[in-house]
Amino acid sequence: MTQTDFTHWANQQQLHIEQVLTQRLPKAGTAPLRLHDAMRYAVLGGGKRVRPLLVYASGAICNAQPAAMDVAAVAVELIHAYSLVHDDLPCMDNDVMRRGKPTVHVEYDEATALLVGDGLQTLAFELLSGELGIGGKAQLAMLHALAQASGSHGMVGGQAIDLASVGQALSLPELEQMHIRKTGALIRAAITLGRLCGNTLSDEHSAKLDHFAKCIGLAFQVVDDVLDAEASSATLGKTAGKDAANDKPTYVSLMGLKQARQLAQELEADALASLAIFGDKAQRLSQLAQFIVSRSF
Ligand code: GRG
Repeated sequence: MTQTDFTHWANQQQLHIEQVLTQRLPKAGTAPLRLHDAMRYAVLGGGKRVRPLLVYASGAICNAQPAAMDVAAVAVELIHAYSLVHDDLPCMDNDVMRRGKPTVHVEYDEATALLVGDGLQTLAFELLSGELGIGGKAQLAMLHALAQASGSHGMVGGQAIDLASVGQALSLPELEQMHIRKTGALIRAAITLGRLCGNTLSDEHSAKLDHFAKCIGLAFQVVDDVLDAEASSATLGKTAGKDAANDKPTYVSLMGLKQARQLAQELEADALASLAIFGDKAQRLSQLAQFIVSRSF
């Protein structure tokens, strides 16, 4: 399949997820108005939607149920959007721009931004625990995977390590442990959720898919560090160079730009190798991995 074909597929899926998110978020004009307006502001009309794309691409390898994948994709994106809203707060990264527009606490206020995060997180689990049309065991596994990836052993734990690492000299393994949790866990969960919406895979196939997920989750963060060091705020849609300015350790600060780019490519190669077992069914996952590593935003 060609690059054009992938771009077309990704654009179609992005339009689709935008529609599903619009439907599943609290309606505009419903009370409490300001909170619901801010929740929609935080989620709609921006972002690459990488995690939903990973849900669909992962589901494609096991003939997953489209309706269940929609809910899984929404749930993961809501958790991601909540993390961005909280991450931008003055008590965390204190950022004023996100996805090319003012952050939620700037556009609304800090208390609203806090509640937006809380509301998005709980909505994710409300939706995922509703009727999905798949077996109860698979649905419970999805809830468990998303909760674990989001919590103190996953994304929130990674964020705690990140906050504690300001001004500290982390080793590469320590940096990796932080990012496996902070960014990698949710990306890995997106792939797990897509898989759980479809036919059960063998242990061998599941392990290969999970290895792919771990590699690509880490590669995503390595590339994020490279882009943050290289790009301008206009290209990124958020404040560039912030980690270095805040004296936070990054792959670029620890290894240098060239080595960090090299690491991302090695992780991509490792990820792609583990997809071989799936043949053509993993075409979209493979293309997404290449997009994640070669992206410029
Ligand atoms: C505050 C609970 C809490 C968690 C924060 C994931 C995270 C933990 C913070 C996000 C801050 C950040 C910029 C992390 C670096 C990598 C990352 C997840 C970037 C944003 O993801 P993209 O590029 O964003 O997928 P879009 O806007 O495209 O969805």
